Amino acid sequence: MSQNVTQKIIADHLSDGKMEPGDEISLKVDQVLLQDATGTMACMQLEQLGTKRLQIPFGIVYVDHNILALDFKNPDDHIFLRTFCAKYGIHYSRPGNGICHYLHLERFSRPGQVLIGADSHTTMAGALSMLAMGAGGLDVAVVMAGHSFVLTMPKVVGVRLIGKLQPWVEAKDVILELLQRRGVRGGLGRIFEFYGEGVATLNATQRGTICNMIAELGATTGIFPSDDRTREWLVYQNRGEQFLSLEADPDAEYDEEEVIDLGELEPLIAKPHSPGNVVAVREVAGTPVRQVCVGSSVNSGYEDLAIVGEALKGKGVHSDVSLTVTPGSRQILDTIVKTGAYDALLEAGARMLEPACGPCVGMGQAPPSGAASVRTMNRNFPGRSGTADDQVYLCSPSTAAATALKGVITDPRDLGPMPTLPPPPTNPSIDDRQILVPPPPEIAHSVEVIRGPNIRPPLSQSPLPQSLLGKVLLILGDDISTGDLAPDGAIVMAFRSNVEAIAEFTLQRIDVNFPSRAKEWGGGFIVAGQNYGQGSSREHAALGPKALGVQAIIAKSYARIHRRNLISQGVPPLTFAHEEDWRLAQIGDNWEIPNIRQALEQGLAEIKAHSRNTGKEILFLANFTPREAEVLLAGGLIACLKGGGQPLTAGHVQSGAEDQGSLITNPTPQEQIR
Ligand code: MIC
Repeated sequence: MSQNVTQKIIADHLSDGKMEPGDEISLKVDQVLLQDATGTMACMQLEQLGTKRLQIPFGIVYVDHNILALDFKNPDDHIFLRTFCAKYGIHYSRPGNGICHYLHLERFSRPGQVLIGADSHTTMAGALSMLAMGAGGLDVAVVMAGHSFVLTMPKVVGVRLIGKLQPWVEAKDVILELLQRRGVRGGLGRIFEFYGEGVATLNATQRGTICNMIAELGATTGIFPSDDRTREWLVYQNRGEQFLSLEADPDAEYDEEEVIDLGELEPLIAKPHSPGNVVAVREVAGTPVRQVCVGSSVNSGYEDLAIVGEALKGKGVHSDVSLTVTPGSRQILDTIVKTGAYDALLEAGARMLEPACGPCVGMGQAPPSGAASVRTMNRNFPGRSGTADDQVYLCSPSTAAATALKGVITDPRDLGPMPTLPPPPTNPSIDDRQILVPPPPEIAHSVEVIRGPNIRPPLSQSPLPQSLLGKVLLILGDDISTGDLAPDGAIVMAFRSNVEAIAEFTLQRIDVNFPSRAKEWGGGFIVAGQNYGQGSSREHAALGPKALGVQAIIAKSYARIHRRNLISQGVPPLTFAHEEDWRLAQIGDNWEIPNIRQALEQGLAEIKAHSRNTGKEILFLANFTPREAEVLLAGGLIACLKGGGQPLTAGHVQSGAEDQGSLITNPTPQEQIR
């Protein structure tokens, strides 16, 4: 039977289930990636699972998020991760080496493989025809312990690209176009697979921009075929032998279709406060801007930075504007230095930052209050930049460059002909010395894992009670982001290894009294609208509320990764059978969900709850697969696995995986993976 690229990779990795959209499937995983902000908790949960060493072919921790080091907490986390990686057989990328998505694309992404990452933008590896999906830290830990990754088989949307981008129009405008069409919920339960003659006009990093931000659609992932452009990238990265041709069969079918004529696109921009709030740049042109930030988690490849350098060459950044530029990796930093792009940016007045996530997650460079900040990043949820009343716009590097030059949002086509970029060196300087290769098991077993005082064990998991009883703690609207639940920024994110401490910041942007009220009332329920938990993979958005006593969430709908994080941590994500019942909730109302345990044991889809104050009955839906119900009944994934449950397809522990240390002593990391 004809297959598209997604189906080919899934069929090749399927360990359980059928490839029917909506059915639960289990996939064998080739690689995992973690970053420091999600990694410490994931590693501690791996310890709790009792696993002694990485049980899949390749894993890596990139230190790229918490690198400001306002005090001891972040550097302590780095030492913990470095020693943990050495002990458990995981590679470790040192701070300053670059951002996980860029480094993984450069050094480790491989066509045809499956990658699970504790970062929602892991999807970027889809640019190299990898099936790459974001997940919460615990789900990644479970994969590291050798279990399959379980997901609901998504629909595959075929995105046919035709034509060629016009000058000053970029890959960013392609993903903004999809966001304009579908919004931030339009990708839920879907994988976007790109095909058609326009695909060949996009290089690996352009494809990376699109796959990175596919997460903003709420999608499971995005993927490109593996073709000559893929080979070109792998050869450039000195990994040509890892090329594998992978294209959809000529008569392959898709569940849904989109067609994008690249030649018809114009520069687009997402207005505050959602990546889905997209308009043409010309609609907001003239808006005064105080800050422009280029690079960081997306759009920090060579061409992204070089176009800004060329546009500003011989001119300067507008006097009202502060411009920051963040390369994605040391390799990209080296390339902009060698081509002269770095000089052009410096001379124009850009503030050059080290290769790390930086302003994208509020790690410094907060914009002035109430002022427009134009960024090439992927998210503009309120307050994410570090400024409570921020006004963040998301656009391409070309639009950012034109805006930095003029001081107001500017369509780059107004700058005249597009400059030609200096060609990058034919051989990039590949230097993997900042990626530490773990020692073999016989040395690793004596490595001591070093823990600073802020590194605290994860929350314990206990079985779901027979019934739930508590107060409605807060009523939220649609599209609450994980950044609302577990805020971004240097101060809060430094507590990622300490759940009790980070819980004190839960929902602080919306209601500063939430943590104290939740504790005072002895826990209870959060009521929310559509797409609850959109955005990142951070499981702290589930752990924080849980630490404050939240027993269940009742929402109209959930974002994929967050729903799964709630289940893995034993907090039932229920939905309203009748969405209008959301209106019945009152803060302080006593709600009872009787016999929830029994309902889950019996696989009942509906649960009758009621308000003890008003006596009104409310019908909730418990739409869980049998595996999900088993995890919830146990109180979470760790409790379930330790209690002998098999909520995930076990038995995928590679035989001899304990010996893999022998495979990973070779100091050239790219040779160590299948
Ligand atoms: C993000 O872009 O929101 C982050 C910060 O990279 C998160 C990960 C985190 O919160 O640590 C993500 O995308 O998953």
